[in-house]
Amino acid sequence: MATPSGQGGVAVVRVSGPRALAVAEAVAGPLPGPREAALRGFRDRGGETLDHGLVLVFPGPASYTGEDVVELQGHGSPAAVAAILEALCAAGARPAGPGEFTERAFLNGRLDLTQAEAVASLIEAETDGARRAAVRALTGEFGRRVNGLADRMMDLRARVEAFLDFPEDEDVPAEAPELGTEVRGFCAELNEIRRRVVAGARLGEGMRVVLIGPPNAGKSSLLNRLSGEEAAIVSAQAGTTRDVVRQRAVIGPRQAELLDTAGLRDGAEKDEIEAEGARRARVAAGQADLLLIVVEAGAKLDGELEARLEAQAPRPAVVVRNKIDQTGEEPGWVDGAGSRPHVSTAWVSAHSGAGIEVLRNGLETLVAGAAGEDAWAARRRHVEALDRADRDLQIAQAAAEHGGQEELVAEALRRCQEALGEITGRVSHEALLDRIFSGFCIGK
Ligand SMILES: Nc1nc2c(ncn2[C@@H]2O[C@H](COP(=O)(O)OP(=O)(O)OP(=O)(O)O)[C@@H](O)[C@H]2O)c(=O)[nH]1
Ligand SMILES: [Mg+2]
Repeated sequence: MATPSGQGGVAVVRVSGPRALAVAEAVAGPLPGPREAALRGFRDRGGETLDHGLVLVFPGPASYTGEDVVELQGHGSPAAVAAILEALCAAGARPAGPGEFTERAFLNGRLDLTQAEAVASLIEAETDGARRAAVRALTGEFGRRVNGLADRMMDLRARVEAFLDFPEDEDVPAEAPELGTEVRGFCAELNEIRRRVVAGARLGEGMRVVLIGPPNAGKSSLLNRLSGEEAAIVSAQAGTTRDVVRQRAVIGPRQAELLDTAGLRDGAEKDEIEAEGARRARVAAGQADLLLIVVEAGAKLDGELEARLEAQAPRPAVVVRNKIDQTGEEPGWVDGAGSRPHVSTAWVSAHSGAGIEVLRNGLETLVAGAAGEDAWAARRRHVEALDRADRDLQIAQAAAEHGGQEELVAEALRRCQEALGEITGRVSHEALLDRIFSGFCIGK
């Protein structure tokens, strides 16, 4: 079943495999020509009509899976779909496992692994940024760049190994190949790929926006404003928030997780609970992709908050001056500049809502800037493989610069190439494929 279960206008059931045509014909009758639609009655073995709908035939190898594929488009009724599935199984089909269509597409060479995973990322995409990164990876650009780099490494390895193994051969140059420049080129290319992959992996994970500041500054009020829900308790009593309160929100192109924290009293917590709350706030602040320091308008930032702003660089931070309804200041936003390009300032009132829209727009710009317009939808395993490739490439580079260590360079390049091969699926293990495709929804 290719469409979600439940009631809907249309439900699509797909059959793929060497016997797909015969199985579909048993249920839908004579099939139309390739990629043409025909209206048919769907019948069970006893000849009872289960539903009416369209039939489409995609002969292999030019189909999604690379095999013969037939699509039955019936009414979006759970009962009709169940009956059609049963009739197809009676005719010789079996239910598909999660991601099995895409796995077959990969095994039949229709997609590389990065594209197969981009299909899952596209289905999961909840924001525009995530959608764009998935579409970019789906074109195969990510996989081509990785394979291209691996191919160049293989070429260089071949030349190095020829020099080492067949020094007498007249086709092999007598001089050791000059490795430094080429390996440096590989490093630059790997860095560029890694940057785009890390940006994409972040898109999928969502970004962590942490609110910290002195007690009573209005952090919880601001979290409620930004998320549009009364997620955190607000009170005039200082020290209201003790635990970290998490709330999901969409900021511009990205998923975000907003974290509200206990107020920081510059190290002078009153009791054990408050001290633990402050400790948790500091841990959260240290992991912030975007830090919001909330203070009362007109108040000075204490030493700890100033230090946190510095530590946040180059990741962005915003000093939110709250409660402007009390000071009479205007709502506004000023971008970071001068010695602190990463620190913007906003003037708001969480109470009246003044400046909240301006703050939200400012945050969207910061988030979009951090999202990377050229990101590829990527998974943690891609980042891990690139990290391994990077470590080996560092070894290759050190050996290449040193000179006379051709053997070491060739071996490091081999490992690097293998790590890259895991990304696109040139090197694949059954366990890895299982893990990747079991994360898909059934029917894709
Ligand atoms: N006048 C005014 N009051 C505000 C504003 N924002 C919050 N308050 C009030 O300030 C008090 C503290 O607000 P909270 O949101 O609980 O502050 P907090 O920073 O989460 O405080 P702790 O959790 O104790 O650290 C409450 O009485 C709020 O109603 C504002 O923009 N203007
Ligand atoms: Mg609070």
